Amino acid sequence: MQTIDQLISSERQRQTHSVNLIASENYVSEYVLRMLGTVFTNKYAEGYPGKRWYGGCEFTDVIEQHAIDLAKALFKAEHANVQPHSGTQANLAAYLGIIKPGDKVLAFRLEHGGHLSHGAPFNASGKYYKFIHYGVRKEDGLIDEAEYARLLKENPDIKLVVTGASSYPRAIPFARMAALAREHGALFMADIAHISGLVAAGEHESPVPVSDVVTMSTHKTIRGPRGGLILSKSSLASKIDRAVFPGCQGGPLVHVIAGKAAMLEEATRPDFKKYTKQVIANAKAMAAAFTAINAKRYRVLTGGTDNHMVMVDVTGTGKNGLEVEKLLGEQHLYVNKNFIPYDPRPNTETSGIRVGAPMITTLGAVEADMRKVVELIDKALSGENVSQQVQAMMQDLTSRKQAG
Ligand code: DSN
Repeated sequence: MQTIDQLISSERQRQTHSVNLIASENYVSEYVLRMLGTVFTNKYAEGYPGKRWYGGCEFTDVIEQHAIDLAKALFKAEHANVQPHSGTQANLAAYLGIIKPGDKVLAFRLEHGGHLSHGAPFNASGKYYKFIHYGVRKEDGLIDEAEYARLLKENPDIKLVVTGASSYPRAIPFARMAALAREHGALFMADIAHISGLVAAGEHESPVPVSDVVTMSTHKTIRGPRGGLILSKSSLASKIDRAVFPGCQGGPLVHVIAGKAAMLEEATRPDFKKYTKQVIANAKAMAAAFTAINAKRYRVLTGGTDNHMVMVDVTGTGKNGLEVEKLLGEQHLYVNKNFIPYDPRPNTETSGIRVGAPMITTLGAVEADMRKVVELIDKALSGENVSQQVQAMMQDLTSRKQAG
């Protein structure tokens, strides 16, 4: 076995030499990365700034308060909790804080692009709460708002509505969905794990003004360390804080909170807005390129994208999602197999792939690069070995970034 140091260096090489199109991943800046290796990892700090269960928290308090203030300002939120260890932890804490075990919750169906922490039977959310789900329309792949309204009407006991997705390429109509939930008397929660960077930069409708709670992970489009974050109305602040700690977590990861503060500082800068605009332009360029190459071979779900990802039905290639993921991975092109709505295949195979622009855009890719990436994918799936072309593309991106 390689030593741990060697494995880190191998992983660095892998990340530097592959075109990564996994929609939920990103490259953090050196600034964010540096925070994760600081002495704050040594510190216990159960509690919140000014109210800790340990001494020696004077610098921790300042860092955590800085992250809280930045998150509130960036998202125009009344309250922020920066302690959740992940997006799933953030969701579980939100449920613990605002509903009771056994309560009924309406959320987006996992098989249509939702998330396991939105009531999957094998997740704690599905075990402790009674989730029912809305999905997308078969004909156009868009959220079935009629089904959503019908389920609300038929289930007067719904206490919470959860919106947000892991594999949905279109804009989510938060205000419209929140208005119906409110009419119904339910709380409204948006999980913006995937689109948090786009929301922060004003490139996607923000759910913050219309939501009781907004959760997110911090390592996707917003380009921070692995972790979670919760925003809420101030009326729910103490319920959320108590649900995170002591409700479902012990000591916060102070070094990761420092990384979140660095991420939030970066997301406040004008170049972050430019980045998110380019992410969306790049995803759109990929969607158009797949369609232009062969719309039957690559069926782009919903006909395009509004965000950072493209969902592609690859049935027309004669391969399933798993086979495509493996074949591309062997040539250093990373995507992930993904269920498509109404997928006839099991989730271990799937009929689709999810292709994302956040990572390659961080390297400086623009629309022409994305068209080239799609060509490389098509060549690889047609049996050509494109490894060298992938390397050349990564070298080109790296030297352009160094020059720029
Ligand atoms: N695993 C994440 C994603 O890839 O979307 C969701 O948690």
